[in-house]
Amino acid sequence: MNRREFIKINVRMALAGIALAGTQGLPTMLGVSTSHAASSVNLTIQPVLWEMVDGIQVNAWAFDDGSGPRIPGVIVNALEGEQVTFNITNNNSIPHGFGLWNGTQILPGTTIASIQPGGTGSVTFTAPAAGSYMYVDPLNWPLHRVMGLNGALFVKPQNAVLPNGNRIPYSSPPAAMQELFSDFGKVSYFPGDDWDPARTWLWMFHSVDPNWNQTIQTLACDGNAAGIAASVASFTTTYTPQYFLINGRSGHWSGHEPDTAPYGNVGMPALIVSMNSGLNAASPHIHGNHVFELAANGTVKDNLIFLDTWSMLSGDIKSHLLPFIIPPDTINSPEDPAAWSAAGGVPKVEVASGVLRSQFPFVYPMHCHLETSQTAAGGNYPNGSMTHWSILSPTIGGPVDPALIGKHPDRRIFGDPDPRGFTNSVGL
Ligand SMILES: [Cu+2]
Repeated sequence: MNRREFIKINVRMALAGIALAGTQGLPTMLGVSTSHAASSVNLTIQPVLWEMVDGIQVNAWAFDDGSGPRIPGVIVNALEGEQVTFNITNNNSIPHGFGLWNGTQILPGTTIASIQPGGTGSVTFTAPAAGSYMYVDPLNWPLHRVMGLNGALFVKPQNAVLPNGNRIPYSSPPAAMQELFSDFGKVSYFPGDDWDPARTWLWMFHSVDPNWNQTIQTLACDGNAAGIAASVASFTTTYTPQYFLINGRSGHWSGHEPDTAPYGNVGMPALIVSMNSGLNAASPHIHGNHVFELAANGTVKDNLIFLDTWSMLSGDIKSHLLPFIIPPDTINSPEDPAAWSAAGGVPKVEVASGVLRSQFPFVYPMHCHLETSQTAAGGNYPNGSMTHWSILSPTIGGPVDPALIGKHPDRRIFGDPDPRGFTNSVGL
């Protein structure tokens, strides 16, 4: 597969005299799969051209961790209580800032008030309580964030083991959450393994209005910071998004990418962290399994609602646990691990007279139910805010066979050969 070059440094800005730290003109792959372990993170704020799913390039601002500009920025991992330093260099032509957002506020002590063009600012703070945070440029809130200056910080607990040895993502989890995480791999409803911190996925929802981004970028190129500040009110009230994205991509670009589409076997529970860095709301709906709502905007939940749709208002940060149980709609043994295994573990479906095919991978969609995104730029499918999750094999529990990751029959319509060797043009 040809890797797409989603994002590149804005050459117009480069010609305008902005220092580019040796990466001038280099196009870069956009993704969130790489991550930094804190405690010191160097990021450069960079004007970029960002390619949308229909080939249109829009103006945006991005954090560059040295591997190229990304929207959202690279995922940063930290341990609760450790010292974390962010060094932010400003390669744009207006002042920028920095801070850590928990869903309701910028946390005191995490901010850099102003970084002048060409300058660098630093902040060192103690990693807050275990959970999920968005690092942002909070200036002209939320305009700089919506222009692309956002990324995720995951804080993990120092001691994350329950009495029965199972792992859990919070330091002082309420009783119901302790019971849920203790049950993984221990009761028949949750066969397989306990939760593994490595099984954490980010869904950063975002939206783009190319016209407003162009207007703001034109003001930035002129160094007109006052003009941008004066635009915030109309920006937030007249912004008309045309593109809806997850982790910086839409539709078939986010549909099966392993850093966006959770995968595993039955019995490999996964943590999904949803954030909304955009301006409009999102309403994720997941098929196949329901999820448990663990936390919302800094509050860890005691009442773990089991749901399949949740709302993501602008700026929201929520965490959900996707249990990876046997989906109730399988043709063999709904919610019954013993019968699943007894059936040979390989449910088959007849695709032509006498031709049986394995049903695996089981692939379920996750898409946004809000009408604005479902009707944008060609509609929810294939251009909007959507991805999938998949059960790769009939095995219960890990490990995952790496040969199966990201291999889905419908990927071939975008140029890949079918991973299972099928030559018919209409896949399952
Ligand atoms: Cu749906």
